[in-house]
Amino acid sequence: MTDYKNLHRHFPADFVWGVATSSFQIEGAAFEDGKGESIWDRFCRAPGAIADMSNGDVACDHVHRLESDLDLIASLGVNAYRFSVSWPRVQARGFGSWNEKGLGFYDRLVDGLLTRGVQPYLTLNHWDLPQALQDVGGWAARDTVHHFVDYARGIQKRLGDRLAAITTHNEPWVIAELGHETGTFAPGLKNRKTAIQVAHHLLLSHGLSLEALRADGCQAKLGIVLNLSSTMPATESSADVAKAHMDDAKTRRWYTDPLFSGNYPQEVLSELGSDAPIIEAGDMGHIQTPMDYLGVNYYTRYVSSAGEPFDAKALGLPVNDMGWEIYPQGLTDLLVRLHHEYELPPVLITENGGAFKDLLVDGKVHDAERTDYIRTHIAAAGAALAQGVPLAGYMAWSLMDNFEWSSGYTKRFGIVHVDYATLGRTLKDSAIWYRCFLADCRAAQLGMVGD
Ligand code: IFM
Repeated sequence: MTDYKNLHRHFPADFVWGVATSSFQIEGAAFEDGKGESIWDRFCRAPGAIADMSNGDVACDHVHRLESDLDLIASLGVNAYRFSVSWPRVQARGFGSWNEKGLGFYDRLVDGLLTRGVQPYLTLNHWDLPQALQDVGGWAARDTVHHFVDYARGIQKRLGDRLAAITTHNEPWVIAELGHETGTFAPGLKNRKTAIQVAHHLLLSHGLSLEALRADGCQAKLGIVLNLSSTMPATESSADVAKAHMDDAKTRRWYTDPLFSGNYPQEVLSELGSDAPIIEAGDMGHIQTPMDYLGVNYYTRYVSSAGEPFDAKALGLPVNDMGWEIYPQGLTDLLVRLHHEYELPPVLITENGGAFKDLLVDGKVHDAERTDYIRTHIAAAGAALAQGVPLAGYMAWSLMDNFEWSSGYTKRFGIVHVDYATLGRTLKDSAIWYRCFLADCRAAQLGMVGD
């Protein structure tokens, strides 16, 4: 049984502990100081796109509250903060001139973290592509790959000497699938062939950026962040097992195989037929450029059924406010599986957390379910570490409640509550638990916790 009281003992002293956010979800200041329009600024205006018809114009007003938010981050006792750069804030059109005011904001963010003893983990693309690039084809156009490499080089040149890590893309599956096949996310396209080409261009731009940044002398560690589930069949029937194999190949191995083995899964290519991506000579070699770390975002398992879709809620299994099953064992299973299949670099859990219906009463949020979620998933991460997975860090999603994409502000993932009327921040019980847990970790390192 997991010893939650001594949970900190499962992790080494140099483990990375953090909280994560992304630019569009928290920054606001959507049209200030020379920032260009992003595809999410545009998509939010499409009728019916966002559940509460909201947008990111103000979001958590992070741009105007930078200093107090930095204090908030530091107060948790984390040693890392994962954030993303809004590409159109620093380069309004995604190419050409740079916006000094936008760059200045990230300068202050990075310096403010370092002053407070928190390592900056920067993501270049957490989905808010400049609309001007979408207007000329977006990620479906090969030119965007080269614009992205230029953007990566510009950010490295300006901030790279002060960053712990640069992640190229956050969750390419989401960009390709939800943005270009189901159309539920920006830019709202619905075409499988386009989605597959987008996925290839994202991976290619990742690999080419790593090569370019290293050639430029980048000192920050370089990697990508994938959203991964542990996929398992609903039953042992051969139909469910076959479905699980294909689901896993399409959602996970479509990304991990090229990154670590230089090939797309053959069974998926065969199924795609004429929708398979256009791959130019040399592309797969670039994609396979070795990474310094792999970021894994884990929220739930995926149960494959050849018949009726698996419905965790209907089966009485625990789910969060998104309807996602709460299944910590899946995190251990996923990490161990990756470890057995590939020669992994250090792995960081770059997102993990849950949306729950929170109530702010008398200045407190008793979010016992979220606390339990985070605690049991940290324990699951510890179990993977014990089985030899080269796990190097854990970051809770999210620092604070924010704009949850097509759900708008209706879902709260933060360990800090945001009152959207006043924009006030309040630590939830989960944040207080995380702070205490991290204090235990530090005390153990200093030999201050006895057996
Ligand atoms: O809010 C998102 C985040 O932007 C990417 N990963 C999943 C989170 C929860 O849906």
